[in-house]
Amino acid sequence: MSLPQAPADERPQLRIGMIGYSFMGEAHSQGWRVAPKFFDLPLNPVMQTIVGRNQKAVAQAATRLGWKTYATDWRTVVESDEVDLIDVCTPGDTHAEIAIAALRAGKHVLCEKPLANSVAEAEEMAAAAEEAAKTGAKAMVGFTYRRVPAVALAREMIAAGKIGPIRQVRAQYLQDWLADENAPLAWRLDKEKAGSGALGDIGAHIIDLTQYMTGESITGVTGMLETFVKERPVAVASSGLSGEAGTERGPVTVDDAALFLARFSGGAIATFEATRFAWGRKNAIRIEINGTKGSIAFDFEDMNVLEYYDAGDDQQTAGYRRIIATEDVHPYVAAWWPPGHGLGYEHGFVHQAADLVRDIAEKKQPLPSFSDGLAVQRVLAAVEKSSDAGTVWTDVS
Ligand code: SOE
Repeated sequence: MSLPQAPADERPQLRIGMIGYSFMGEAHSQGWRVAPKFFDLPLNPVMQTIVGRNQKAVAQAATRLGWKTYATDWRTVVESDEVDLIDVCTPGDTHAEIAIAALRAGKHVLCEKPLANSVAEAEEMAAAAEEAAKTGAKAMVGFTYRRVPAVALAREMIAAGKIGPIRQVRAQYLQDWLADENAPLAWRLDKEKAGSGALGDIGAHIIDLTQYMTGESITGVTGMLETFVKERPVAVASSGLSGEAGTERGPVTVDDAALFLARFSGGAIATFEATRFAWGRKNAIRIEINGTKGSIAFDFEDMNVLEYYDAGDDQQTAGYRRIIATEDVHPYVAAWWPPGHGLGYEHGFVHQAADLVRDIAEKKQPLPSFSDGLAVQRVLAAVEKSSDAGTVWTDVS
């Protein structure tokens, strides 16, 4: 007897064509795959086509990431009637060409950050977006960290006047994946491809974040860039952020670290630091904002937390409050897990499924086994028995 079929998703579709399939392509695929499962969206994103130049690799990526079809030339997808939105996940040197073509073909566009490799390109892209908007096409940049609940909460609190007018902003984006001088020369170290180094790759995030959180814009800067390691082994295969090192060496043509001072439109002064050389800091996006009435502080390495200091508190007991931004009153959280379960909670379930599938395939006993479950059960029973007996010592049988 066959069981009833689940009803078809009746929502109108938004068919996606994604260009690129490495780190960002994988991250965006996860976004498209999961968003309609958790959020009550009026359109259903459909993972229609993924594009990459290497036919074998893109075909494998399509299967692995869950795309219906694949292609090797982005132009065919930009022109396709089967796609409504183009998601640009390629290195910066191709953003402008792809995004502008897509907008001109009437597609919506999501483009990874930084938008472009130069202001001239970004201006062309912004003009194309403005033109396309007249016919209803939408364009957006992928500054994803804005959508971390604690960050969005900070913006809401600042807009509500919780810390008063802003005096100082302190922003750091610290990573260490290039601190080893033999880490390979990946495309992010090539000015032609990436536009700039730490400045555009991660500095762009803290520029966007601080402007977003404060609701103000940066009006002027004074900056300092440094390239510590001028030459590196060329990457032979891409994996993770930087790939595998070969024997040939090549020049690093971008900055390794970027520091700058800035002034915001509301008068606040700011310090910014972006580096991929801060040993021990893995993805530390640290933002501290001081206003006339208090401060807020955020660090992505503790991403579910926003710290808030209220200068109006009784000074004897005043201190930073650790707001765990995992309640359904916090931005985005209601669509996810029950209160307190935090972002990242789901990954344990993904790991569980992955381990179980592997163990089944390898004919191994998955853990924890039913015997492990039974052992827990015996402890539970002993606790009950002990309690019933007036809290007497009870051996676990
Ligand atoms: C590498 O520095 C990188 O992957 C950036 O390119 C991303 O934008 C950032 O989110 C994480 O680090």
